[in-house]
Amino acid sequence: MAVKDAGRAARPGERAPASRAPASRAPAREPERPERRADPAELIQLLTPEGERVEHPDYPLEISAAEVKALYRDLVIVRRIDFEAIALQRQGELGIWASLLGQEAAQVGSGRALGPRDMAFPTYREHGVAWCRGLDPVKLLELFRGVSHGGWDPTEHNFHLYTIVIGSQTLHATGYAMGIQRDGAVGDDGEAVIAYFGDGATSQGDVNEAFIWASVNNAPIVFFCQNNQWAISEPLERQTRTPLFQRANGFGFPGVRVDGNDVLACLAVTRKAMQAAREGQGPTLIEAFTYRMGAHTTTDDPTRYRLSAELESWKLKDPIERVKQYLIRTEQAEMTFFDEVEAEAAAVGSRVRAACLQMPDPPPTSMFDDVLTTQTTQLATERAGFAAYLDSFAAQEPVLAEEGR
Ligand SMILES: Cc1ncc(C[n+]2csc(CCOP(=O)(O)OP(=O)(O)O)c2C)c(N)n1
Ligand SMILES: [Mg+2]
Repeated sequence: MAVKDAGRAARPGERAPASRAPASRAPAREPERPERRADPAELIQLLTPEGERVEHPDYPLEISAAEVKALYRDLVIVRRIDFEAIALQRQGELGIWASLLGQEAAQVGSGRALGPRDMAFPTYREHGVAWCRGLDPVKLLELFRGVSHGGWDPTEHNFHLYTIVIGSQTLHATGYAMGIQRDGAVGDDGEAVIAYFGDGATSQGDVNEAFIWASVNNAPIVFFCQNNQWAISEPLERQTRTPLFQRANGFGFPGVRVDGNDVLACLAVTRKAMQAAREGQGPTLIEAFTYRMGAHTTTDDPTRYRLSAELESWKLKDPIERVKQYLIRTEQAEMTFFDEVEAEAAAVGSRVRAACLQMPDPPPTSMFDDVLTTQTTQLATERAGFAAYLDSFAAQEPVLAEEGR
C-alpha cells in the first residue's frame, strides 16, 4: 500500500508522501501550494478590458510606469512583426505564417517573466516570446520562407526551436527540466523551463505524458497553455468538457487560469509559477484564456467555421488597447509616447521585410550539414554524389540555351 501511494500528491491537510528517489535525483515534494485551493471558476486579472487596474491577493504586482510602457512597446512591436509577416506571405515571399494576433499579451507577459537562464520551448506561434528572448524576428522568417530548417542556436537565447508536431515539445521540455534537476540547478538561484502549447495540444498523448513525468519527478517546469479557443477549425468543446487548468489537479500539481489578454496578469502569474519551479516546488499549469483573432495560418479561412460575432466580442478585449487605455487614464504616458512606439514598430517591420527579401537561398548541399555533428564517410560520399549530380545540370546549361530550351 505504501509503495502504491508513494507517488501521489498529498491531499489537503496530509503530509507529503516520501519520495522513493534519492534526494539528489528528485527533490522531495513540497507541501501543497495555495493555488490548488483557488476558486476553480476564477480568472486571474490585473487589468480589465477597459484598462482599469485591479488587485488580486495572490498576485500583488508592483510595476512602474516605465515597465508598463516597456510591455506596451513589446506588444505593439510583436503585432507589427506579425502584420508584416502576413503581408509577406500574401505577396509570395513566405510559404506560410502562423499569426499571433490576439495572443500578444499571453506571450509578452509570460516571456518577460523569464530569467536569462530559464529555457523556453515554443510551438510555431510564439513570435512574441521569441521577441522577449531577444531572438531576431528575421530568424523566424527564414523558417517560414523555407530557407532554413529553423536554424537558430537554442542555447544562444535559451529559446528552443519551433515545433510543428503538436505537443511534442512538452516532452522535450520536461526532459530538459529533469536535466536541470539532476544538474542540481534547482533551489536558491535555480532555473526552470516553460513549455508553450495550445488548447488542441492538450488532447495529445505527449502532453498528458509530459504532465505525468513532470509531476512524479517534481520537475522545474511551467506548462503554459494558450487556450485561444480553436485548434484550426475545432472549437474548445471538442477538446475538453472541463476547464483546461483544472486538469492539473488530476496530475497532482496546481493549475491556474489567467486572463490571457491581460499582460500584467500573465506576467505576475508566470513569474510566480516560474519562481516556484526554480525553488523546487514542481510544475504548474497556466491556462492563458485568450483568442486567436486571425486565421490558424495563412492557409486557413476561419470564416468557414466560426461566426464573426465571436471575433467582434474578443476585439473588445484587445490585449494592446487595454494597456494603452490604462496608460492614458493614469496619465503615465503622453500621446507622443504612443507615436514613438508606432514609429519604432514601423521601423522594425521595415527592417524585417527588407531582410526577408534579401535572404539568400541555401546551397542544396547544405541539407547534409546538420545531419550529424561529425561527418561520416557514408555521409561525405552521399554529399559528393549529390554535388556531382547538381554539377551535371551545370554542364548541360549551355546546350539547353543553344537549343532555346
Ligand atoms: C501531431 C500532430 N497532429 C496534427 C497536426 C496538425 N495540426 C497543426 S496545428 C493543429 C492545431 C493545434 O491547435 P492548438 O494546440 O490549439 O494550437 P494553436 O494552433 O491554436 O495555437 C493541428 C491539429 C500536427 N502538426 N501535429
Ligand atoms: Mg488553439
